[in-house]
Amino acid sequence: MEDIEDVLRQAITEMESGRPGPVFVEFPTNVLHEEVASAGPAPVMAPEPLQGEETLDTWDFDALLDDLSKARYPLLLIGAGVRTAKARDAALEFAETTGIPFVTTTLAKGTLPEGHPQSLGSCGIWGQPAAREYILEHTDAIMALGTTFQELSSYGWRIKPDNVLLRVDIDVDELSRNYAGRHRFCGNLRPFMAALDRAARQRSNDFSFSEAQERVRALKDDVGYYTTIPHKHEADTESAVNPVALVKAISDLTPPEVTVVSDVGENGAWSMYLIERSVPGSYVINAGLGSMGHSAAAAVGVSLGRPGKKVVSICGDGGLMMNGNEIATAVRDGASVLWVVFNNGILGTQKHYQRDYLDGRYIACEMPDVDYCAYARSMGAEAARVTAIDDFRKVFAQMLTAPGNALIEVVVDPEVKPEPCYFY
Ligand SMILES: Cc1ncc(C[n+]2csc(CCOP(=O)(O)OP(=O)(O)O)c2C)c(N)n1
Ligand SMILES: [Mg+2]
Repeated sequence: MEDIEDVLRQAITEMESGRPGPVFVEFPTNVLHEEVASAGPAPVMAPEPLQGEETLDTWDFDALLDDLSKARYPLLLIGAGVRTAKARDAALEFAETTGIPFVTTTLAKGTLPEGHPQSLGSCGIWGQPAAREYILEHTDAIMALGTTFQELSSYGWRIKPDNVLLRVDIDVDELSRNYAGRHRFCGNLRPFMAALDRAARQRSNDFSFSEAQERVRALKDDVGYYTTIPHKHEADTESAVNPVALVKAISDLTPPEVTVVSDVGENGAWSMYLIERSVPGSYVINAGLGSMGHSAAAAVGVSLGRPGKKVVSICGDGGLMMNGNEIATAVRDGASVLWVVFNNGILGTQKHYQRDYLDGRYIACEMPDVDYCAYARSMGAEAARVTAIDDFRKVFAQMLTAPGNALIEVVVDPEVKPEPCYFY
């Protein structure tokens, strides 16, 4: 009992400092039946300095910049830590001082503007084809900021370890995980990037990387970039919308400040790949655990955290069936979510895998025939069903600006799967 206060203080400190995020505290049942004296409004403990934290005064920026000046095709790899540390402006300034091309991980999508000439968009298994080509075929120096190099964004760990020039992370345990990095700094990214930019400005003649920028431009022209990526099949069938055209329409019609929350499954794959973003925090996906239904529920939380702002949730029919009951929470608590349900009638990821790799031996991949509009209306949301892309564009634009919660059920062609697919 006497530990409770300390444990809770520690939990709150960990939740808010260092590498912020959820903390799990478990109480045994007998403790829950006891009473503790109120601890009062005692201040939360000051954050402990992270083990291994280094100081900027002694860090050898010139050694890093010497190595960087020898690179031909360098790359800034922007992880979600850049957003958390509010280091976005400092990172962008450094990119512009040196001319280095940049990509974000899927989790950091939008942290730097994807419309920038030096941007290769987001990378990874569901990243831009141009980013993939640049990273796997050309890059000789990756400066990795606030990223864990998890499987999704490092192409199943196919990046060459020798090419990782720098790693910066607030968490000392992450610094050498997966790739060690020739130079390393443990600490806050924002002052680090500001100091790195100052050091680079002192010797700006060493950097232009025009060949690298030319390569980025050519790659984007050759294979397309977001909405200009060509696909073999983009037309609607008679009674269903083509999912590629659908995601491109969402990318086109969603204003930069509206957050898009994506689910997993094929709908998620397309959205990671085809939705272009330019504002930090404007794209949310559960890319680590990849739990279906996350977007249906998380969109409600994002909306309640940003009162008055519309949030778009992209979800499969399978994903909606996992957490669709959160529509009731959204209505009750006054959220403002627009759910776009890709109704292809199947667990697309599974069915297409079984079709293309397991000789069409189908098992447990069909969805029941649910009336998603009636389901949403029963919880107090507006709803519409569309079977053609032009109708979707009209309804989506209308519902984006209307107050309250709404769902669009889009009947999606069940034959089309995401391509290119770097996964299998
Ligand atoms: C909770 C959970 N269960 C199972 C999976 C494995 N899984 C990944 S995608 C997927 C199918 C998704 O179907 P749907 O939501 O309809 O999306 P679609 O692929 O059809 O666009 C499954 C079962 C998962 N990621 N999360
Ligand atoms: Mg589906």
